[in-house]
Amino acid sequence: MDKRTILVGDVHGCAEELSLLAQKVGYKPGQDEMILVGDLVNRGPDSLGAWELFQDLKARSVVGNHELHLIRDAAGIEVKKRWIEGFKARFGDRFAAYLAEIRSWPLYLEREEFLVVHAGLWPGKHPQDTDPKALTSIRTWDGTGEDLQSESNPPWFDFYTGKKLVVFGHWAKLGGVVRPNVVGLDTGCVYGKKLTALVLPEKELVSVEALAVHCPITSHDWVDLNVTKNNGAS
Ligand SMILES: [Mn+2]
Repeated sequence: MDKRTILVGDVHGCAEELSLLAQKVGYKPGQDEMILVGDLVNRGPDSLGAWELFQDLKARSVVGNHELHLIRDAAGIEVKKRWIEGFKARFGDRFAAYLAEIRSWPLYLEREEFLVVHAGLWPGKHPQDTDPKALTSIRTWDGTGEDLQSESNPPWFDFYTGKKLVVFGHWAKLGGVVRPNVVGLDTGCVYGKKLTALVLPEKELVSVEALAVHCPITSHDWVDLNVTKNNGAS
């Protein structure tokens, strides 16, 4: 069988669902390739388990806003919201290895057949010329880039006219996006919906149902991240 690429939406600590999805698509580590769109941990029930499984699966990932936040926090950049203590508590003596791992992840991954990025593309710019925070958080386009979030503006992908397939996550409220040149894979598993994979070259979408509503849905991506609230929900 030819090598397949399994692109997976936002896991957010839903380790069991990731395991079930890998089984459902018949993923073979070493033969197939698995690439996540970022946001592997946080919010869900088992962040450490998700990271351990990620390693067992020999998967790769691009940086999500949750990883970027931790990287910047660890570097002393994001001083307002410190996640480090919560991560250290959860990851224990594996924290340093986890941090080193996510620091090695790219902000986007471009192949001949597709480009993977956590949130989306800044209209008219290649991701190499785009601010990391925008790549990991953009939802909509206001014409100037001042406001990348307001849902009164059209989604960024309305402005994407390239032929290369862009695969992204981050925007669970959309419940997935399927267009000829854009696929959104965040189908809100952590919010009790689904975890979804895009299998290439078949271009087949495969989902597993969430095993629970792990986290109440919120439109405020940065607000519900209190590390002390409960296990894994940071
Ligand atoms: Mn995200």
